[in-house]
Amino acid sequence: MKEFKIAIVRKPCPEMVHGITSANLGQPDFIKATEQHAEYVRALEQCGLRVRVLEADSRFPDSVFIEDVAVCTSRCAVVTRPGAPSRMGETTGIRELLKAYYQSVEEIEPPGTLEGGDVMMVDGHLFIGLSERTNASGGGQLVRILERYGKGGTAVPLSRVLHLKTGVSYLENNNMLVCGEFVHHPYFSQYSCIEVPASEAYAANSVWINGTVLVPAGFPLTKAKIEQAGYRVIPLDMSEFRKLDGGLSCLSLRF
Ligand code: CIR
Repeated sequence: MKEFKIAIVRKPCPEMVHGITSANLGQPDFIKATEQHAEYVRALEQCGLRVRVLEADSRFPDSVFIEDVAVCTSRCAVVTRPGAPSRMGETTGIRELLKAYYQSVEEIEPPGTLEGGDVMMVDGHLFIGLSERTNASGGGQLVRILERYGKGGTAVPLSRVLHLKTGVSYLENNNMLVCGEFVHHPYFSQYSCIEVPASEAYAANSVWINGTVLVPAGFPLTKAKIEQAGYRVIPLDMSEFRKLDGGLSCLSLRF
C-alpha cells in the first residue's frame, strides 16, 4: 500500500500578485493566500505527512507552486527545468534540498524543459504531459532517467490544459479523476474514471494522500463523486492560487 511520508512546500511571497496567469479572476490577495497556504499545510499534516515549510522566495512570484521544480519518485528525485522563463531560476538550491531525502538526485538538461505539474505517478509508472512548459526533450529525458531506476514513463500530448494534472488526477485504487480532454482518453480508459463536469473543471486537480483526497472547496458535484468512491475528503479554499492557474497539487512535493 502506497504511503507518502513527507511534503515540501514553499510559503507564498508578496510578489505572487505578479505571478503568471491566464485566469482572468483578478490579482490574488497575499494575506488571504498566506492563510489558505497555512490551511493547506494543516491538511497535509492531518493526512499524516511531515511537512517541511520553506521560506518565501520573493525573486520568483510563482515559487509557491513548488511541485513544478522537481519530480519525486520512490527511487530517485529529478530536478526539473521549468519551461516558463520567469520560473527557470526556481530550481536553484533544489538539488541540495532533495539530497537530504534522496541518495540519487537527477536533473533535466537543456534543451529539455519539464514542469512537475505535467508528471502524474500511476502505480510506479509516470504519465508525462507534453505542454507549453514540458517539451519532448524534457519528457524523453525523464523517461530515460526512470528506466535506469526500473520505472517507465509515457508521454501524453496535451491540447487545452496548462499542465497534465490540471485535467487529470490519479486517486490510487485504479480510480482516475478526469475532465475535459481526458474524458474517454485512450491512455486512461483502462482505469475506473470519475468524471468531473466541465462546470467544475478546476476540481480535476485534486490530491490523494494516504487515503484522503484534498479537493478545492466549492465544487460539490466532484466532492460528492469522490466521497461516493469511498474516500475521506478535505475541501480547501484555493481561491487565491486559482487566480494564478495554480491547483492543489502545485503547492507541494509529496513523497
Ligand atoms: C504558472 O503559470 O507557472 C503558475 N502561475 C501556476 C503553476 C501551476 N502549477 C501546477 O499546475 N503544477
